[in-house]
Amino acid sequence: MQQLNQNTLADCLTTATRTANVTSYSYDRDNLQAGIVHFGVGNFHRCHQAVYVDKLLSQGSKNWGIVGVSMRSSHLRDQLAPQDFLYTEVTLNKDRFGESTRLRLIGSLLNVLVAPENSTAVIRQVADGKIKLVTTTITEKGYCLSSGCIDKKHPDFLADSASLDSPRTIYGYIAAAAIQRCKQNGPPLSILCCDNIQSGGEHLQTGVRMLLQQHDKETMDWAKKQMSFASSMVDRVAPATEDSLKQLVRKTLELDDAWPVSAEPFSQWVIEDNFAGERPAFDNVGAQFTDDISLFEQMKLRFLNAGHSIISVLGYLEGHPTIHQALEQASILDFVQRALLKNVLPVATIPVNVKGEDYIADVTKRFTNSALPYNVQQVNTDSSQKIQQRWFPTIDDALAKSSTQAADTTLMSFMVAAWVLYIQKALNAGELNDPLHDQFIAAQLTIQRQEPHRQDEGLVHQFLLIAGAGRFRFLNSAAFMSTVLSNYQTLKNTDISTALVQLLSRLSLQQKEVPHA
Ligand code: CS2
Repeated sequence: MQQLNQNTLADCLTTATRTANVTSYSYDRDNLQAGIVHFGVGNFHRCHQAVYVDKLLSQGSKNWGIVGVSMRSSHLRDQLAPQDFLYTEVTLNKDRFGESTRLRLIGSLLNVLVAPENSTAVIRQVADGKIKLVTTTITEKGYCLSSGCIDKKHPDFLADSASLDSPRTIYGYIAAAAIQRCKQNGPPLSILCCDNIQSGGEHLQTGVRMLLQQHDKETMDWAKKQMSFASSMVDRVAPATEDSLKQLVRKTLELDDAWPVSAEPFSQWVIEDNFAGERPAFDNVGAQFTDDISLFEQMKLRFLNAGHSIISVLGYLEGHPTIHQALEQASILDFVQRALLKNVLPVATIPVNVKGEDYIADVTKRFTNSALPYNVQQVNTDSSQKIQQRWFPTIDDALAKSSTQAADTTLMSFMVAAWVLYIQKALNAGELNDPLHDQFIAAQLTIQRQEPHRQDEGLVHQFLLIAGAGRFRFLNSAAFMSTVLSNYQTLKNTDISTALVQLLSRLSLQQKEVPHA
């Protein structure tokens, strides 16, 4: 079988489009110019932003091609280079690989650079005056945060503070490129965060400015006028690529695609309207610009991502491999819906025009899509970085309001306990994928040695501290923490299924009793 590339695609399209749900970019790729450098060319980027850009290019804007940068491995470049960086985006609906499956050939990715192989090429690329926009999906840990702020003592940030010759962080790359761009008297540059983090644009601005302050004050002045830093809310569920997906593409196109990507039909992109230079017309291809991004970020993190992490932790403890399989267990479905409705919604501020109940219903429905085998361990990856954005602010907001009105934390306190147990079990099974893995091990050992009489309490406290709970007030709330502890002990001593069912029936009973109270 031939491999997908520009030549083989041209031959295949005539037959494939006749027989299946296949569409392809129709622009002349040889006449495109790169206008975007994207850091973190994972599956998410390839089925989200790259698709929006593909549509933009299809509308005739020729200057917004993407050069991807892999921050660590050369894997993606090695897979995609032989196929001229073309790949297939597969939209999966309920009838996995059935009639409603759609294939789209994406042409917007023009090249992929591998940062550790040639950092100079990456810096030169971002400094190139034709580049107008830098975007990022480098995951939470890529921002080197600690307690919600950039950790100046993070080894990578320290290295970039000492020298920008071969940067290690996103801040270092952007700062080094800004210095070159300033020297070349280059045009303005917009930076846009596309990760699931709150205020990502602000973090990027802070980190880049800290490094410029240190390395080149002249560029610092230039950057204040010529660079913008914005955040965005990105949303599309995109599982890891499996062999079965490659086979589907192979069968349909009669070509081999080494790294296709699949995703659900839903896609959303809300972008903070803050661009230093030219703004790509993403609003013509389904995205939305807004002046107030924080409400959108908050809604996505506190409902969708929070829900995802609830299901993935409970799913792991119950032995379910994927999100939709976990939701087939009635108690997990009931739990996540109640948690979002009763613990999150009452204290969340959501954008006008969005109805919280509807958003929750839509999100849960999307998660039940059995065509998307989204692994629970994919969501649990880096959970120490995720729950401090997804769960902790909700708990604090509820505690802050609890004196004035009924804000409930029952389900969230259960989840915090379940997460501690998850870390412990995943650690012991050698299945914990977390940047703070070693800190969890060290904490566990210290507690076993030093605090044998209050092990559970010590463990819960230490694990939460490692996950950044130190800056949240719930850690100092004796009432909240004692509920977490008793939940943890129940979970440890009972099986999770029983603990879940018991909690849910207690809550149902309380609900029935309320009208008579
Ligand atoms: C997920 C997200 O893996 C995770 O942590 O919660 O990647 C989620 O699938 C996306 O944010 C959906 O837009």
